[in-house]
Amino acid sequence: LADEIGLTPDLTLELLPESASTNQVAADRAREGAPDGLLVVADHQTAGRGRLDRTWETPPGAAVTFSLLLRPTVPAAAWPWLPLLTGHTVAKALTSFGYDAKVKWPNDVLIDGQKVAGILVERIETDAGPAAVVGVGINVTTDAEELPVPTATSLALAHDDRTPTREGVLLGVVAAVREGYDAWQAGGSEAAARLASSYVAHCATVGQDVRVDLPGGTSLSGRAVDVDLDGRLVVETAGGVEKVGAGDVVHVVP
Ligand code: BT5
Repeated sequence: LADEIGLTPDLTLELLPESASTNQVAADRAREGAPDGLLVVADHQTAGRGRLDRTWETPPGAAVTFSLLLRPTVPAAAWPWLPLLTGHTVAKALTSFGYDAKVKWPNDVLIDGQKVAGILVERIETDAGPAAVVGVGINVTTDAEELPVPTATSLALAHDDRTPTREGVLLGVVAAVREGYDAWQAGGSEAAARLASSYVAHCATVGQDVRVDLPGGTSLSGRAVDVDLDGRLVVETAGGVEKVGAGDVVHVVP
């Protein structure tokens, strides 16, 4: 596996049998000066992190868990797109394996409305400038009893007859994320606009009635109608149009 990933010239691999959190390892390496393209992969993660101090739980041997260290050169204003770009490319990679994968804004990857992958992008300040750690966890062979929450699913539960291997998923998803990132970073405003329209076209949230739980503890409800060029979700509420930069979306099923 290390050899296969090593074939991609712009990645260096740190493969760990076990890690508390690959995002933590990648952040530590970033502070130690590791370059763009360090890929930290753990066979098993014991204290996976979600957003807002939540946890990401996966049983041993069942998931793909990695963090990619990036040192983006795009302007700071474009950084909020990184989580959306990652969700979009992970969903596209899973689609290439035959799954009908969609992104719930900003970056939960869903199959049949259930969460199959979670993404945590963290900005790290380092002596060499700001870095981004892009963490991805994918439930691959997880059984129904092993899923931590009823809203979760795994690739095996979605199609038990043709589940790809964890190695295949890792290689396909890492390649898709790296390619998507490189094209976005190199392509300037044209690539940014292309990403925004492609994201909107594949986002399960746009067009839905939603409730958005905001970080401060309040929430708003309405119809999600778009994602703007800053990556914010545009929601038509009874009181007018709101643009949301961060929050947890619940798709409201009428
Ligand atoms: C996420 O947070 O979904 C981000 C998950 C990122 C995990 C990767 S694994 C590699 C890297 N290293 C890390 O330490 N983290 C990253 P959030 O949107 O806050 O969702 C967290 C919520 O998802 C939890 O509160 C649970 O409700 C649910 N959840 C936990 N484990 C899950 C799983 N395996 N599958 C589906 N849902 C899960």
